[in-house]
Amino acid sequence: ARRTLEADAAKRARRRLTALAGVPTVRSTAGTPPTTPHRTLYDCRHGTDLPGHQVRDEGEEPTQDASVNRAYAGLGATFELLHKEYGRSSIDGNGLPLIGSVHYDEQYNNAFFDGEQMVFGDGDGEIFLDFTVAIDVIAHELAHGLTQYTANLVYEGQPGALNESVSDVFGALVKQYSLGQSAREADWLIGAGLLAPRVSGVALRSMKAPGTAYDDDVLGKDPQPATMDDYIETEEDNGGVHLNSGIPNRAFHLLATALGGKAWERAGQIWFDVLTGGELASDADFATFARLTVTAAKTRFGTGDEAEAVTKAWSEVGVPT
Ligand code: ASN
Ligand code: ZN
Repeated sequence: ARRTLEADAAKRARRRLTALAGVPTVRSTAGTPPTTPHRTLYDCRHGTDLPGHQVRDEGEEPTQDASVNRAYAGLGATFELLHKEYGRSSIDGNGLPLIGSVHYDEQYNNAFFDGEQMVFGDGDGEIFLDFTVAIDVIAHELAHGLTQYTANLVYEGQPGALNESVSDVFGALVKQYSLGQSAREADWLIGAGLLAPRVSGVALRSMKAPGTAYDDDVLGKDPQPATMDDYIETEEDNGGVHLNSGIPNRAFHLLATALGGKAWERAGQIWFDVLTGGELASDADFATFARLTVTAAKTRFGTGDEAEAVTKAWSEVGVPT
């Protein structure tokens, strides 16, 4: 009997140790994704090693570096839209930490998502300014991560242009959400404020009027088509992914402004449902995506005006449903 008591005491002690080691805590949160972001920002100090030097982790005070603080805020706004409006915890649906690096390379005229993190250049000051100045560009890059974890649209041709367009859509939604703007109040520009003062233009792209964002001696004219009649067949830019994205971009703008109200509530919900719903193939073309948005509108909103408005928006840009 004595032996048994000792054995029980040892078992209890082991259980206490296990508890101290934090096992019950881990168990209690399993299956409950976090409701707040975990952002970590790095400074590349004009080099190209990623992620660079850590400068601000979640919950830490703002730094002296405005690029760091803008990226931190932009990642936070994107997390908030996904979580509060669509019930998704981060880009993987499971609280994936968000990593961003600023001051990448020297005079780097772009921003990108490398499969694991966001990267932002400072621009050369001649054509482009610091890419963190535009919250829609920050959200655009993060949305590439959302697409990677969901439909994983192939980055070429029509699925590539859809991949680009979905990033612009969520970029615009995060900007409108952070400003509290309705669809009809919004400018529907992507990257407003990113063009250097000497460039004749207003933004990188216009979802409302693709092809009109800039017209400049150095940059040339904004080459985006606004309808299928002007669809661009090219070998460049992975088959024109940043060009033909103008077509689905305008379809989204037409839908959101026709419905009115806040674009993320109905138009955005439909696009989110298609992107994350599991039906969208990674090699989907425009027409396949368009049909899925009509179905998603019916599933989500039933016999209201939404599905009809979706069909009309696609029809106006020449995509059949
Ligand atoms: N800024 C561009 C984008 O996110 C970079 C690229 O072409 N991948 O689309
Ligand atoms: Zn992109």
